[in-house]
Amino acid sequence: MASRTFAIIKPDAVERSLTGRIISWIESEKLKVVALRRMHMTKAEAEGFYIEHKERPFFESLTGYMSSGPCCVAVLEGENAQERWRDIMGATNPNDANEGTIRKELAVGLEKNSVHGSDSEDSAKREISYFFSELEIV
Ligand code: IDP
Ligand code: MG
Repeated sequence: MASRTFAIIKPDAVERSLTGRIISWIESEKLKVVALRRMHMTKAEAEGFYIEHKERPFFESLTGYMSSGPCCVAVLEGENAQERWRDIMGATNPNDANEGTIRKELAVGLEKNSVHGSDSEDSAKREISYFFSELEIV
């Protein structure tokens, strides 16, 4: 059954004009982009999004980076979308990511790792509704 997940093309990728390439990559993997918006997150919006990492040592740096420039937020739909999008992205640290994954091919480093994907079905629901209303998902 088709399901949805949440994705971000992070500021490092948008800045390097990789938006189109990443969207093509998603579509070539038979995931549909059912919502898409370019935005520039405030620090507070980034903190709310990454609230689960509030106590982590990298929280300040991460939320500073995520609010440092425009990103693209998206909802992806397809068979097993949440797990598949994580597989297509690759491991958090691009040095550990498999060949042929987005992070292996495009990421700058552990923090500037180009893309975000929800880590569970529950996170996907929360993250989608943090950025999009149901009416914007088509
Ligand atoms: P994920 O994006 O693969 O789900 P998380 O552990 O949820 O990885 O971390 C969220 C984001 O925080 C990562 O994508 C990366 O940008 C950043 N990050 C994770 N761990 C570190 C770290 O140890 N140092 C700096 N940044 C980190
Ligand atoms: Mg995560």
